[in-house]
Amino acid sequence: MRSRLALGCLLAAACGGEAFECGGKVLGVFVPASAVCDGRIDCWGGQDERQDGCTTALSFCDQPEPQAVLASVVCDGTADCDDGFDEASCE
Ligand SMILES: [Ca+2]
Ligand SMILES: [Ca+2]
Repeated sequence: MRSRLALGCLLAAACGGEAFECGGKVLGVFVPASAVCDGRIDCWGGQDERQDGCTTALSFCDQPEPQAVLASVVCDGTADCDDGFDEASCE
């Protein structure tokens, strides 16, 4: 199944309570603080799963702006990267 990002709340105030800013080139995208280290990619670049204490295994698509996917979806037969990079080097 192709996974798409939930873009979170866009504005910190819309998250209600604590918000985490994804950062990267796409500025101003926030996700609820509860999305950090929850094992799901909420930020485009996976910043929410790359914080101290996270154990989520990530892989990255070959894009100008790194797009994160879960390591578990690499070579699963479905293109999860927009460019299909996660399936490009599978046997
Ligand atoms: Ca997350
Ligand atoms: Ca895949």
